[in-house]
Amino acid sequence: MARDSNALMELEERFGAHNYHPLPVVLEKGKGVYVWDVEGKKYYDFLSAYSAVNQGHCHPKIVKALTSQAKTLTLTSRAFYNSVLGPYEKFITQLFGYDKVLPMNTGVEGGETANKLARKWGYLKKNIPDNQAKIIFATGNFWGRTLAAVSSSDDPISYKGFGPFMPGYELIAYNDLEALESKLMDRNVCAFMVEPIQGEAGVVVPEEGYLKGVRDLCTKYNVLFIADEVQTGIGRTGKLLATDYEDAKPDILVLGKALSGGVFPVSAVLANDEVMLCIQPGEHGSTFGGNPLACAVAKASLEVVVEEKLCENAFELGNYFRQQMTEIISKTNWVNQVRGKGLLNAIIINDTPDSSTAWEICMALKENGLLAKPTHGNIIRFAPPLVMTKEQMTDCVAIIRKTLLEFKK
Ligand code: IF1
Repeated sequence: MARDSNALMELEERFGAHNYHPLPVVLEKGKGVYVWDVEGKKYYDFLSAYSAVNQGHCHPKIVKALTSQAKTLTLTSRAFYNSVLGPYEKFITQLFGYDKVLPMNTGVEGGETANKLARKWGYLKKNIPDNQAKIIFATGNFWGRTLAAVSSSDDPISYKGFGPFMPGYELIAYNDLEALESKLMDRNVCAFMVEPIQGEAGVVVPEEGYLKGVRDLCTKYNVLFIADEVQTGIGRTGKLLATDYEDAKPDILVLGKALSGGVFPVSAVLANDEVMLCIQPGEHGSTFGGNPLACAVAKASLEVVVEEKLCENAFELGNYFRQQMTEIISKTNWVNQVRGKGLLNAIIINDTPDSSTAWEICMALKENGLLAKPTHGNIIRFAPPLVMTKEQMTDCVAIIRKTLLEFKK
């Protein structure tokens, strides 16, 4: 039987590009908080496809919306109206409290859209001279793999060898309001784009008050606050949005990942008319954005979050999880910190950043029936689906405890 996974991994190695280094497990089935490999071994999924599967794998309501819409109408392009887009747009704008939504597909397209909107607004409303608009980002940011996204990155793995880069992007330290203020004084700045908690950087939680401070500074200097909630949004951090913790409502909100419950790529950019109407017909779009299938899936995915109270569940289970981790940390030398909000958490491994300890711990967790992925700097992210029960979480904590207490290098 073991040959099955090996053969499948060999196929990927032989015929697929080598742009990933996956944990050696080949998954073929998922349901709720569980996934199964091709040998039939069952695991708790503690990655949730990088927070795309907040609603759990193959959620029946989302799959039903998918299959039923798939049999009716999947794609019209935006050359015509379709019967699902309008009702979805009404639903999502009311849920998040914005005048309008611009539907896209992947998260990075959402970020690109937000950047284009901000530049256009800068020229039309802030009278920035042609081609002079600047967008500020924080160090450690991650918003995808396109040339624009890697142009704002300070991680050589993301940008090295891919230049020349997009002009008009500048970096300041994350979690530093003074640095932000000194940049925002520049009249040519149209936007500051930031993750409320930095995911790829290793689940970096800013100080309390940072997001509110960002909101206030952006208002003071007439700069748009773009929140990249592609990973933190839709219940992941224990609120519908991570910016809700500080009532720091962004001018432009970017959503993706869990907007489809992990079924396929669906992203969205939300803003009020003052910003959104800066883009006119023909100036932006995509073949698939706003397709009926995506609209049906996204509406169902958001309904599940509300109906099943997933934000509240993530909030409570997250508190329990961090409290349990703190207790485990006091008994092991392998971990020196747990951080996060809701069910977006990470433990920091007590070893040099370039050692393979986090990877080896993830391998041991896998043996014990729990899948998590190390991120660089010897950090392990823990982000299970938000549909987890307290009993399941207790079980997971026991697996993590046992793994860490028994771990030897
Ligand atoms: C990969 C990490 C997660 C994101 C934020 C936009 C996007 C992402 C805050 C783009 C994407 C990904 C993509 C995935 C790995 C991953 C990731 F490990 F890099 F840090 F989630 F935590 N904004 N995140 O986190 O969304 O275009 O991919 O739909 O390998 O690139 P996308």
